[in-house]
Amino acid sequence: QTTPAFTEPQVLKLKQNVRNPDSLVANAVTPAFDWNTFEFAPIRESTVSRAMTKRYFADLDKYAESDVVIVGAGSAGLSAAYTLGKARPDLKIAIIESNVAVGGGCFLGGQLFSAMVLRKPAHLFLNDLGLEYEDEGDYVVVKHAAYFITTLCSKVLALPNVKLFNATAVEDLLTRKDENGQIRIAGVVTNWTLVTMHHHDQSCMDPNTINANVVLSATGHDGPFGAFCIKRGVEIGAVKKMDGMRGLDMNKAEDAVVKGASEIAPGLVVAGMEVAEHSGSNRMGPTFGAMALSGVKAAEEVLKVFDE
Ligand code: AHZ
Repeated sequence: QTTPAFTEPQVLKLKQNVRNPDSLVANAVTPAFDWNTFEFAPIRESTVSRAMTKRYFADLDKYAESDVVIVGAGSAGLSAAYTLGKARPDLKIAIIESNVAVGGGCFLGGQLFSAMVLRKPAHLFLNDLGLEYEDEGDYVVVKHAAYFITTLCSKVLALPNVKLFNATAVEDLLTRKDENGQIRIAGVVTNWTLVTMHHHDQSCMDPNTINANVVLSATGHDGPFGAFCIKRGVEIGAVKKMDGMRGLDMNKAEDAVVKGASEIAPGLVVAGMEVAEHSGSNRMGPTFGAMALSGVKAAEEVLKVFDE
């Protein structure tokens, strides 16, 4: 429900609260409040706790069996979530992000600069999102990377079939063996990120799990958290090898990352810089077209798994 519903007594109270009651146009705009008489609607503290926890636990219950789990809510993961969630409202999609905030490396365009560069034809994805940009010929510039990632995230979160579990880390993968003895990725093992960070100084804190038909991993390049699913996939023998990201070459890197967004082990699809770690392609540095479009390609690869 986006427009607040008011009961009759609430309407009377609201009229006392505003300087000009006639400005209350169908609850659609924030009126000019009279700050002297202003009061919020009453609430009890436990109501707030229950409002949050009952929804969170209902979501944990609902998404314990997901169609798709997306690991990492950076530019590639969220682009994939948007494409997939919009194309298939019938699929249950859980996004697991280890950080509190979404966006990964995408709150700045590169170094500490704001503007974000995307090479064409990635501007078509921006058109789909309704984002404005400056057209510079072969590339476009969004005035702030945060404008891109927050718009993208808001569109993803508005989809009814998507749930973001943030501050939650993927610690391991669920696996099954098929009749040929091949390992299939069958979901993820999760924990609160703050717990994941303290396994070395606290006694065992067992994780939680999500079963899924496909895991789409977009955890970025190698680092303390990055390239997680590939690294774990290699350790458990599900992924053959991790070639490691090569040096920076924008032209080569972006094409390679988009083309390499694919199912690299049964049930595991990769997008974004995790592709470069897998296939040993170059990095592109601060240009984000391949993050958006590898997300789009990875979403298509996920759909192929459902068509099989
Ligand atoms: O917090 C991570 C980030 O938000 C999250 N993540 C990583 N490991 C995780 C785990 N569980 C849950 N085990 C995890 N979440 O994944 C997100 C990755 O986002 P990112 O922005 O780092 O990666 P990306 O591939 O979407 O975008 C990369 C952007 C880069 S890096 C680069 C270069 O180095 O040259 N160039 C570009 C455009």
